[in-house]
Amino acid sequence: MSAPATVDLEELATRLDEAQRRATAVPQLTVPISVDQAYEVQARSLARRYARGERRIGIKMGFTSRAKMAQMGISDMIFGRLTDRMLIEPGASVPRSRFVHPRVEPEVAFLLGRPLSGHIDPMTAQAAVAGVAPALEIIDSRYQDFKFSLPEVIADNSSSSALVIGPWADPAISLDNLGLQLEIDGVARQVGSTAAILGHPLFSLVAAARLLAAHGEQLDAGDIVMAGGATPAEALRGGEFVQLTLQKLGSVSFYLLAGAMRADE
Ligand code: OOG
Ligand code: MG
Repeated sequence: MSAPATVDLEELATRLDEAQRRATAVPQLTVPISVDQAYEVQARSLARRYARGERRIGIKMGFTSRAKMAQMGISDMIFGRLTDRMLIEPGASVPRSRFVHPRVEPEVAFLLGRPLSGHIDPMTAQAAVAGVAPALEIIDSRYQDFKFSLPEVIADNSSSSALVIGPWADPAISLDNLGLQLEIDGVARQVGSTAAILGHPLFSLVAAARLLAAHGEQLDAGDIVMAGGATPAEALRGGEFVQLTLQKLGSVSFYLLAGAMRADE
């Protein structure tokens, strides 16, 4: 009998990190890995980014809305790590060449004034929030055709790629049911509500603290937490102006510069 295949987690981390750096797609994994192994790959690939001088700025949550779960066929919440290299200034132009096959989704961002860790209640989470903002996340799976299993997307830093944060607003503004509209070139493409995010985006913050603790991490004061897409993500080609307007919180936008299409599209 042949020995079971052992998975080289460091090799996977390196492969996914390189795919991200070069904006080139890689095939899905040939050997299945567990969720715990996937978070280990994610941590190792982020360690490579930190070693290159990138700084951790927070956490993103994924699959916190039914719309996102249905779009990708995955129904477990996940998290990914955010670094300063992923931050795009509001209104800035971003080259298409940075991405494999970018998609954009409307989100809400939290800014933490205090650390949060483990099992906390929504009131504790609320008390730690120093600001809330409309935010756009650009996700970009490093897997060919944007197809992956749950462990595969976790290993790929939950498709984290870039984010644009709008003006920080008063944390006392209730996020339970704020209307939102995602426009591309002035045309409404997704309309929804922050209620789509676990009923209330604060629950995403509660879940982030719990999930991170299960993987030996915590949320720190100064961290940004992206609550997760409120609607399905919209694919971008390049050459589009993207804007999110969120009731009470205002707007945030960016421009994706046109660029040559990539070989896998
Ligand atoms: C995974 C990331 C999911 C969200 O907001 O739900 C996510 C993906 O869809 O590629 O960012
Ligand atoms: Mg997202």
